[in-house]
Amino acid sequence: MVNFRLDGKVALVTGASYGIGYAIAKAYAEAGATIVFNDIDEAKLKKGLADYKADGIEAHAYLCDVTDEEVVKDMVEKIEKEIGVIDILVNNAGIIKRVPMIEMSVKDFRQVIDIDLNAPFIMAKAVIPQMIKKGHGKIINICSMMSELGRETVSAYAAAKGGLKMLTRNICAEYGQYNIQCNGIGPGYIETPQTAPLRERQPDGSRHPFDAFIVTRTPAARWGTTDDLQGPAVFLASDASNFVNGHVLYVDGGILAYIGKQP
Ligand code: NAP
Ligand code: GCO
Repeated sequence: MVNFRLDGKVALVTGASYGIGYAIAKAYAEAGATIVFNDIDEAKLKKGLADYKADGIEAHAYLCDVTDEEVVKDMVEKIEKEIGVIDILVNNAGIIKRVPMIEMSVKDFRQVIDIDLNAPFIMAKAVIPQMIKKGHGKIINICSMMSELGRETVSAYAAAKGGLKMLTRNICAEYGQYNIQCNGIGPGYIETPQTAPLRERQPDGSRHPFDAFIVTRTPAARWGTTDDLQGPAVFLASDASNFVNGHVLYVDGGILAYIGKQP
């Protein structure tokens, strides 16, 4: 029988106090995993812990900036001592800055690259040695449609997410021999705080132009919800995907397959 369960597994989901990370962690808990998550902000970490508890999940929370290699190594060592070796890592923490490229500061560009690309490298580097010793591991990088497409104002984000797609493939290439599967999930446009500015009602009460654009551009004719990502995330974390490696699974309602409706 195909095994989609995660019983006995320790799953670390970064930046999972809310949003996509929270939904993925919740689905992993329902599939039997022990949930560990981090956040950079203590208040949000505590609120997230309370929310997991309210959902019946005894999660483990760690304050950690995923861009800080020493803090990450310390967090992973603490998790291994206090909870167990990490079987599943979801590199979910991420930011976006929407600025026309030639107006974007180098500092802002570097911050997006640091969190969205350098941090997944730091996190994977910290957990792979123990995965090799344990004889298995799952790494899931939260990529984006911007791993494939560009659009105005998201140059740093697209560069980072494009790089994250190739980091995913390279981890597959280097560590597949140790029964480590590294795949990506490429969400489409999902209703979370990160995309809230793109869905804000206009002063006259009308929909945000981008909101209407995405709905017409998506064959599913709707924004995604974090629930839409739960099944694909469980699949990629389970034994059901042990021969899937280096793949980015797009969960986008069909946007990437669609040229768009003739005006
Ligand atoms: P979100 O609502 O903005 O949540 C991002 C999370 O990452 C927050 O918990 C945030 O913590 C955390 N984080 C940011 N920087 C961090 C750092 N340096 N160290 C630790 N945690 C950090 O984003 P989301 O929409 O759930 O997106 C989650 C992931 O999916 C991101 O990688 C995003 O790029 C990707 N994605 C989103 C969409 C979408 O449409 N929403 C589509 C494709 C891909 P704080 O709140 O404390 O800052
Ligand atoms: C944007 C959005 C997108 C989504 C997502 C799409 O400004 O275009 O934030 O980047 O977050 O990455 O897959």
